[in-house]
Amino acid sequence: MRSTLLSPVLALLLSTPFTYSLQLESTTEGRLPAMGFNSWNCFNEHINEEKFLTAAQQLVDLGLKDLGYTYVNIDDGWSDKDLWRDPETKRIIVDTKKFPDGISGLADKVHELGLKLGIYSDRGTKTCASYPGSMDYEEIDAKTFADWGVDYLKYDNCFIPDEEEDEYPWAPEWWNTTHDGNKIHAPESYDFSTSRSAQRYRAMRDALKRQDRIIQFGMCNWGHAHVEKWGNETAQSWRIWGDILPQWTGHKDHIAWGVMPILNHALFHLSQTNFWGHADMDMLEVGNGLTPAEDRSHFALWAILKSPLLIGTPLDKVSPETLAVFKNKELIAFNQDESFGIPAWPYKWGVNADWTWNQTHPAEYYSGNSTAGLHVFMLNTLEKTVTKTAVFDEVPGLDSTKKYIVHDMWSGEDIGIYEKEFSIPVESHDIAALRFNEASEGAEEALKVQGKGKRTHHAGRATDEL
Ligand SMILES: *[C@@H]1O[C@H](CO)[C@@H](O)[C@H](O)[C@H]1NC(C)=O
Ligand SMILES: *[C@@H]1O[C@H](CO)[C@@H](O)[C@H](O)[C@H]1NC(C)=O
Ligand SMILES: *[C@@H]1O[C@H](CO)[C@@H](O)[C@H](O)[C@H]1NC(C)=O
Ligand SMILES: CC(=O)N[C@H]1CO[C@H](CO)[C@@H](O)[C@@H]1O
Repeated sequence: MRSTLLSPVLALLLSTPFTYSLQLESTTEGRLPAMGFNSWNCFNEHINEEKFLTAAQQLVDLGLKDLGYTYVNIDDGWSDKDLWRDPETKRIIVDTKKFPDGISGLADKVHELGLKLGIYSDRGTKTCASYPGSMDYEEIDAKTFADWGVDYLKYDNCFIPDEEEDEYPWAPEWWNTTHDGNKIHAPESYDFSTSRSAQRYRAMRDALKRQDRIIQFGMCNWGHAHVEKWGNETAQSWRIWGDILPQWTGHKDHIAWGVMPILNHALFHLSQTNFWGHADMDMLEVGNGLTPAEDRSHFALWAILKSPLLIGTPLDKVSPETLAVFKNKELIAFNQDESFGIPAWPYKWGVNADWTWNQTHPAEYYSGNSTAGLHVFMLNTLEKTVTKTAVFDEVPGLDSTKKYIVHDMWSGEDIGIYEKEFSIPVESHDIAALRFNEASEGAEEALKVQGKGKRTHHAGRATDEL
C-alpha cells in the first residue's frame, strides 16, 4: 500500500526534468549581465561557421574569455530562407552553406573552447532580415535550440501580424513624433504585462523553461509595450530602445540610434535592473568607428549601467586600443560585481538641469557602489576638453569631512589623496572613471613613497569650466 501511495509522488519527482525558473536555479547564469560576442554589429546577416570559430578562438587567445566574455552569439541570418522549416518535423532548417556542421556542430566546437553558444529568433512570423520567425513554433524551436546545445536566445520583434499587434503600442523611439504608434494612449490603469507583446515573449520563456537545458533569454523588443514593467519576470535581459549605431548622436529612421540618445533613454528606464534582470542598451559598437574617447565612454557607460557587454567588432582585426577598452578589468568588475546589482546612478546632469530629457547632452555625473569602493564617473558631452569636478558634498556616499584616495580606473593607478573635491580634465566625449577609498592614517605617506603626493588642482571650483 505504502509504495503505491508513494509512487505517484516519486514518479512526479523523478519525472521533473532539470528545470529553471527565471532565477535560473542551481546555476548563476543570468544573475549578472551577459558578456561575450554577437555577430550583428560587424557582419549583419553575412555570417558563417568560420566567423564564429574565429571570434571564439580570439576570445580565448586575447584573454577575453578569462575576463568573463563567454557567450558567442549568432544573430540573424543562420537559417535557410528557401527551405524554411522541415515539412515533417517543422524544425527551422539551418543554412548548411553557412554552417556545414549545423548549429549543433558549431555548438560542440564552441563548447570545447569552454565558451557558450547563443542563437537568434523572433516572436513574429519572420526575423528582421526575413528568415523564419518562431511565432506559433515556440515549443518546437525551444526544443530544437536545446537539442543543438544552445545556451542563449536573443528574441527579436519583427514581422508581427496585425492580430498580434498591441492594443496600446507604446513605442518609445517615436516619442516626440506624430507616428501612429503613439497616437493611442493606454488608460492609466492599463497593465502592459497583459499586452500581446508580453504574452508572446512569455510563450517563448515558458517553452525555454520546459527544456532540459539552461538557455538564457534576451528579449529584443526595443522598449515597446513598456517592457521595463514586465521584462524582469520574462527574461534575463530586455532591450529598452532601438538598435545602436556606431555614432555619438543622432539616429537613422528612428530605428537605429547613437550612443547619447540611447543613454538618455536608459536613464529613465533603469529602475528594474538588478541581479537576475538587466535593461539591455544593445550590443557594443566599440571598435566600429567611434573616436577613442567615444569608445571609452560607450563601454564605460554600458558597464556601469549594468547592460550586457556583447562585443560587436571583428576580434581578429581588433586594434590594441580597442582591445584595452574591452579588457578594462575595473569596469568589468563593476559590471559583474557579485555584491552590488544596481547600476551607477546620475547624481547631477551637468550641462542640462537634472532630469532633462535631451538626446545630445544627457547626464554627465554618476556615482555607484562596488565591492572595490565608491565610484564617480564624469562624462563630457561637449565638443571641447572640460575640467570636471566631483564635489564630495554632491556625491551620494562621499563625506566632505573625509579624505579619499582617488583612483583612475583607466590607468589603474592611484592619483592622490583629496578632500572636499577632485577635478580632472576630460577630453570631448570622454569619461573620467574614478574610485574613491577613504584614506587611512599613513596613506598619504605611502602614496608619497610611490611618488604621487597630493597634487594641486583647480581649487575651489565647484562647477564645470564651460
Ligand atoms: C527580478 O527577478 C528576479 C527573479 O527572477 C528577482 O530575484 C529580482 O529581485 C527581480 N528584480 C527586481 C528589480 O525586482
Ligand atoms: C539639448 O541640450 C543642449 C545643451 O543644453 C541644448 O543646446 C539643446 O538645444 C538641447 N536639445 C533639445 C532638443 O532641446
Ligand atoms: C556602499 O557599500 C558599502 C558596503 O556595503 C556601504 O557601507 C555604503 O553605505 C554604500 N554606500 C552607498 C552610497 O550606497
Ligand atoms: C523635445 C521634447 O519634446 N522632448 C520630449 C520627448 O518626449 C519625452 C517623453 O515623453 C519628454 O519627456 C520630452 O520632454
